[in-house]
Amino acid sequence: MLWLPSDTATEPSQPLWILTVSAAAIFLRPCRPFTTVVVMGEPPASIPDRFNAAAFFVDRHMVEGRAGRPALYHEDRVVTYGEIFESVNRVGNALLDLGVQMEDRVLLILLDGPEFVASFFGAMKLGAVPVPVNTLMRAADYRFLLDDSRAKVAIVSEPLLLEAGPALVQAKHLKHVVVVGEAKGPHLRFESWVSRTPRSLEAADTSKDDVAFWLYSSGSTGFPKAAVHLQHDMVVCSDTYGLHVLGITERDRTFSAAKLFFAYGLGNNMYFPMRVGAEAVLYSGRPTAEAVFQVVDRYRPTLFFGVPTLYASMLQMQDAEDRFDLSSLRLCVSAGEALPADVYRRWVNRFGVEILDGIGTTEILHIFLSNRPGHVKPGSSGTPVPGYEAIIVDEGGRPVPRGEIGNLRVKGDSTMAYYWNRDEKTKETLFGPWIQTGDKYYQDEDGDFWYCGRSDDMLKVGGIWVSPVEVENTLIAHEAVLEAAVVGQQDGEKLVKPKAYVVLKDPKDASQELVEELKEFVRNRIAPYKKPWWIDFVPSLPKTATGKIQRYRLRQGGVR
Ligand code: 3UK
Repeated sequence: MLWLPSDTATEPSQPLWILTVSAAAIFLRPCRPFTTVVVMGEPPASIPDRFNAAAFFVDRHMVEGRAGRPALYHEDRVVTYGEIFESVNRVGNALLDLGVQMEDRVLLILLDGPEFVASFFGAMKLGAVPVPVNTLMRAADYRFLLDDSRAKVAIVSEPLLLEAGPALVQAKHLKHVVVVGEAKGPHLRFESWVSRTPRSLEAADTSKDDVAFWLYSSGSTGFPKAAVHLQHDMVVCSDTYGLHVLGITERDRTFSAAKLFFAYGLGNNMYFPMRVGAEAVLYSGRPTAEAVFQVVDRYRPTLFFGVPTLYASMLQMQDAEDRFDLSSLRLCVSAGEALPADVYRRWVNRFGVEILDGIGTTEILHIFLSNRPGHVKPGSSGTPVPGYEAIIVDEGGRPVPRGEIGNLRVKGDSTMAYYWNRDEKTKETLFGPWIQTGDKYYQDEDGDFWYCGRSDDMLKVGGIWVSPVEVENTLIAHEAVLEAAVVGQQDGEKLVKPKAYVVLKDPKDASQELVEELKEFVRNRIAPYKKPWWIDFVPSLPKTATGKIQRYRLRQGGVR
């Protein structure tokens, strides 16, 4: 049984409906009302105590008459809301067959596609916890994620088996692997796995505060941390940013270049459109400028979501407006790192559609500070999204005077409950209902927020975290390298890329060939996007008395 909301204001006494899904039929009967009032400027909807997010984002469309409506476009396939409903139930039943229970984790190593949506909500519907993870990682990373999450089942896209394969064999708690594509050996093939199971499934009786899903976030040192999100979090993001800032309706069609495994993509291209019965274009390839223009031209989305690096590379294409039709777009969104004012202006001049820059985090789930349609202040992150409060505080947690730089703290109902198994990190990050994001900000006289950098050394490169420590440790593993320090440096577009300062064991080895060799070394050992864009050979690195590298001095160019 599940609670159903109404999109329009209802009299409190008016009955709403409980949906009972049985193998044979869907029955409707009156129940206690749950009202989601969608009025601009209103705080987020109140969510009933018993609440299952899969029932809300998937089953509700059956009762609201959208079974035959398109929900997803993927390659040449169109998937309706009715088909999503059925595939979610089939995955849920198939997971039950494998012995998956409430609160068990299910790791998703999946490319964007209908199977992602079915697996995510299928696990959630039975109260299990889907954990989508970055598909650009290496075997050692997957091994950590499998062991840290103690996932019993992993659902993996076939092309990703190449990297994830060894980790799946070694993982301590993993019992089953399901492959989307061709499966070998003991692995189950997704298509046959779900084809044998019933088409109906009752949603687990979860509360709005039950764990719903996890998302991993990287730090400057150590392993990634899982942000634990609750059943109500996706509703809060949809009803704040989705409805109030984007004004998304069922007439929209979304396309996100950021993949579904990122918190950013998950909202953009899955639960925002599924909140209102809109359509999403899923693209599983690499989001190069050319590919993204082609997808927009072919599928004609109304809302496009990218990262600054992508907007900058799309602007590099001289004849884009002659080759591609972008007239379907009513709004573009940028997040992940700050959008330079110049990129914004050039985009608006050429393509005539605004880019709304907004900041979100994995821990808060989606965007909480944003520019607004028709009110963009280029270079700024805008103002708090309705439903969120933001303050800037000093090191002691006291608010700083307007105009001064400090630490950003945010309050809102979509913030994670805690980091899984990371008590110290949780306590450093959460302050009652407030969360410290790790970003330095100031607020101008109009109340707009301006990003000033991170309080740790982490870099955002193309919207994805890069830890300088990880790149340094990789460089040090090269036989010619004695020491290395990595910092962010702006490229010609004012976007940050990793720069490495390297001390060689033998300074005479310094050459352009070695620069290229070291870049390749990092590309192959960790991940291509972590490669340093520039490498300077230096005689020594600036250090503190205790031997810690002073990256801030390198950022200021203080290398001798
Ligand atoms: C940085 C920004 C300046 C900032 C995200 C939209 O990026 C997202 O989540 P992550 O956990 O990273 C969070 C950190 O990234 N950042 C993000 N957006 C901006 N800095 N201007 C911006 N517009 O350091 C922040 O702390 O990967 C983005 C929606 C959901 C998200 N999770």
